[in-house]
Amino acid sequence: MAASAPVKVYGPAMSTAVSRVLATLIEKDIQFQLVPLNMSKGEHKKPDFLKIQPFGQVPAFQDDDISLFESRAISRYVCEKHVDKGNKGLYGTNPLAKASIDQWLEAEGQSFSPPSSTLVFQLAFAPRMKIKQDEGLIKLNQEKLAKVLDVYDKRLGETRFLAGDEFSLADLSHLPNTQYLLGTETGELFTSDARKNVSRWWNEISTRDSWKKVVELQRGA
Ligand SMILES: N[C@@H](CCC(=O)N[C@@H](CS)C(=O)NCC(=O)O)C(=O)O
Repeated sequence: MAASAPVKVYGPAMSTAVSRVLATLIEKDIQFQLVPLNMSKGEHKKPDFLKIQPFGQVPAFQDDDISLFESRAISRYVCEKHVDKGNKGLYGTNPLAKASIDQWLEAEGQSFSPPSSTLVFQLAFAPRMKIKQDEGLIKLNQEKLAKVLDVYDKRLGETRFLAGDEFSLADLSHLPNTQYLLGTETGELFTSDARKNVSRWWNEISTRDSWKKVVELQRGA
């Protein structure tokens, strides 16, 4: 049987949503081609790109003749399609394990991502883009994020990873935003002794080979 062509991921590795998909593909040992797009030139708003990502955002994903958008949906698809490749338990192996992973993926998308994405923009991207930071917004979102991390700290005192004792898509999904925040004043929320379980968890998930490879791709970008 002929080897299938690598899947395509559109968008720069430095995008948090793109890097979520890259980490999943590397965990699952799936060959991919990164099509970086020049976002400063608005390539993600061009008609051809809008055909595969109608909101004009990255990532977009192509696997032969199918295309998908939304990083968490793409990651689930990759895991379901390639159950027997790479990290086989990444999206669980039974209905309850999957539901638990989905539960924490939802927590990431609905509770963790809103304040952490605002902070990533304000603390990591705004200075690079010479945009003035909004101190009030930073403080408000640090408070919101601290409350979410208090819940995580309790959970991670009971289980090694968010969805149980195995690393899963739920943990992986937190890597992109947290990586950016670690280099900022907000990093302390993840590393201080006040949240020892979150700190242990972050050390464990961020030193996985898959994530180290994504960080290398981001540095090379
Ligand atoms: N929920 C989407 C978010 C996608 C998203 O916000 N992408 C950002 C980069 S991380 C983007 O394309 N920003 C440019 C824009 O919105 O014009 C996903 O997870 O794929």
